[in-house]
Amino acid sequence: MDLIATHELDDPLAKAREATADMLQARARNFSLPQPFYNDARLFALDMQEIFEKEWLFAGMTCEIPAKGSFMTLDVGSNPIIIVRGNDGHVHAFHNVCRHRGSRLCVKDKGKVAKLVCPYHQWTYELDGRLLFAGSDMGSDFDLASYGLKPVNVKTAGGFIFINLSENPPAIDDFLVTLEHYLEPYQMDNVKVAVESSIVEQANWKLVIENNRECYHCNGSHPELLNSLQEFDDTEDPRATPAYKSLVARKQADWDNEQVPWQLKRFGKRNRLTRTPLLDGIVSMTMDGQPGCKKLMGRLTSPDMGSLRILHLPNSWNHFMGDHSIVFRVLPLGPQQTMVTTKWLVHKDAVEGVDYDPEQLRRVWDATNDQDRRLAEENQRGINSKAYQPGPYSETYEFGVIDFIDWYAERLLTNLDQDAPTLH
Ligand code: 3BY
Ligand code: FES
Ligand code: FE
Repeated sequence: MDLIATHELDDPLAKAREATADMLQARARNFSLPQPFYNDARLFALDMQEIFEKEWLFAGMTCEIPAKGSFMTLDVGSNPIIIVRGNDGHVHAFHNVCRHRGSRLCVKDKGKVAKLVCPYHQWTYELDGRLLFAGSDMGSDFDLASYGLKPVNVKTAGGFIFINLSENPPAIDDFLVTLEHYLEPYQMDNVKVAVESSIVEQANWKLVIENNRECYHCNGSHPELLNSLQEFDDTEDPRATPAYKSLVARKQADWDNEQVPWQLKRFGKRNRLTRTPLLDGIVSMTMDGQPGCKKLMGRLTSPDMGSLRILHLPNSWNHFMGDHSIVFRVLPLGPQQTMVTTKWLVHKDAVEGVDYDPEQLRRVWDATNDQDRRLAEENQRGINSKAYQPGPYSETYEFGVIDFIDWYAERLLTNLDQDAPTLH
């Protein structure tokens, strides 16, 4: 056949790639990014291709797909993904795209199936992605084996599911080993989602992450959260008071007795884990600071575990307490639109209405998420002005934002440097 192969079409983003690399190389470090990074459609397309299709992403929790055939779906930009527990008990991930004519295969957010059956013409796939059945008239030489679902890289650790849409994912196992170790006390096989929420913010995804990486804004915006949260989580932080340091010393001795890890660990700027005390006398991120669930998580015997904070760039932050945990997932929807999904986890044997009230459990972070949504949306509106110019981050209050932007700039430059993707 003499057709022009689609990969010979020009890369419509070629100019944007060069301009983006130039802007990153010229950027003032410790300053917010130039306007197009937050509102331009081409920059958004590059973020999706170079960050969200190449880096490891937090997708969900293993407890959400507990049984063989349990599945969940999510969209990474224009890529629908299905994550399913196979007959072998392992977690598999696939492009949620039928190999017949490309229909989306699973349309529900979550469910349980024996086989994956396409709603269009009922092509039927095994839970491991093999095509089992393709109607009766595909011809006698039709080779089922050539039409399996396209796999997506997937790794699990400590109950977290990470996916990677590239063919050469970056290394992540050192972080996953530590994550598994830090989550061991929570026995993540014995966990369930008590309640979840998804909100859409009219802001670029980087504004959502930037907002999360600092507590400079907490005093002005988060009365509910500040009933429990310390605004810093490291005794080396210049803001750490003698009172904080002595509280940390006391709690670390308790945590050692309970044999739970607390040391601050970093894996580049992508991952950060640390256990930090909540305010003195407070054990959970609830309105009154007392446990939101009577049954503690995992093997823990005290609710007073502070908060194990886990950061995973580009799209997740998390708080693990003694009585419940909260996991956050960020998925970009458009240049100025982002979905934030929050899940509150409790022991799987905790009984709703007896051990916990989902409405109580979710109150602090529902309020906090809504406050952060407004902040990110106002940030976006100001950035869209012709008056916007990059402004300085505080090294004391906003080091987390600096680290995020450094990570982002480094990954984007590295990934842009590889050959431009061919269109298939
Ligand atoms: O608690 C959080 O997840 C983040 C960290 C600092 C401020 N912010 C509310
Ligand atoms: Fe899936 Fe036809 S598109 S069976
Ligand atoms: Fe906030």
